[in-house]
Amino acid sequence: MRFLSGIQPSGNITLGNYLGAIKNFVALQNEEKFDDILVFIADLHAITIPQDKQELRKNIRSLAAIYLASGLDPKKCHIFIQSEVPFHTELSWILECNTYIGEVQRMTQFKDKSKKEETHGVSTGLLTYPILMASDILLYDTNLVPVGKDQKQHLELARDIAMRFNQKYGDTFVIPEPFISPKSAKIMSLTDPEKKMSKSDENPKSYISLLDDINIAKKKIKSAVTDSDTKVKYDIENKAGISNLLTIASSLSGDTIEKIEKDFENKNYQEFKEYVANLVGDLLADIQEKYNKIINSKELDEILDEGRNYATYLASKKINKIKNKVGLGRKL
Ligand code: AQP
Repeated sequence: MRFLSGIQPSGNITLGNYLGAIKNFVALQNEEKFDDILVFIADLHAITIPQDKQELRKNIRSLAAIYLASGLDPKKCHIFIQSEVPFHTELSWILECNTYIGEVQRMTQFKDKSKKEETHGVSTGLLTYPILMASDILLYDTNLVPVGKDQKQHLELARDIAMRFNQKYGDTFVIPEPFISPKSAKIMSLTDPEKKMSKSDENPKSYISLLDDINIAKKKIKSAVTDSDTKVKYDIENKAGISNLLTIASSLSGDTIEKIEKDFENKNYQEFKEYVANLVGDLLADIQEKYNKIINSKELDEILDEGRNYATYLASKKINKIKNKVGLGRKL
């Protein structure tokens, strides 16, 4: 059984990316049912919106080091850079020719991101992004894809594309299942708790970057937008900010939300925020210590080389089968 997932190096990796995705990768890598694990750096996805060349390079390496610093074990999983395996884009073209325009146009993320990009111009890549994501997944006969809730719609599209392809050309793709941890499925912005925490948000106070200075990160939590009430209570409708901090606290401490609510029954928001800030500070301190050891190491390159070689081996076999099914080129 194989699981695969990836993150875009489109900015500083956030606490949302960690709790919604990376933490789950780390937990799943220890489950016996998985005999193969692929985690990649989705740099081709990142260029769907304009990126500074130097920043992108830096973010690619940085994300690889964050994976390791967060606990991904290169003995258990293969870590690679998406653009170093050319078969992702090759399959993407084949799948584009088997996907309807309406299917990608109705994706919520496309609608949201294209609104933001209107002033620069919206790239075609932003529209076809979910098809490249389907290729990432289907190329490796992936069984399970751990993602945050925001990616559920894209995963459903990947399943639809796979089922349609299988029907048209005969059994080719494994139909992937999403894995969404209910606890931390969606971490919200600290400045606008109605909005998702995103690494590309223009306001750095809205997110915690895993590489933030620890005191700055704690300050961000302490100044997170809450409400004028005083009760530490999970109520997503009326207390979105406090509910978000409770979700973060519960995911980081391992305690249930109910227990944390009880612990803070007779305490004020300031005391609660102090507690959450310390939990976040401890996480960042741990990740940053490991990150600093690995970021400039030769070992990091060796891990990425191994990942690229392994992914290339799997993907090259699969792409030949797919091309044969479609009737492309000469029979291999
Ligand atoms: N706020 C979040 N809460 C929980 N999970 C989240 N994820 C992202 N934000 C949150 C999960 O992180 C993984 C990587 O996401 P991605 O980089 O591929 O794309 P994204 O979902 O668009 O993430 P961002 O941070 O919002 O990036 P930008 O700002 O570049 O668009 C996914 O599994 C995602 O669900």
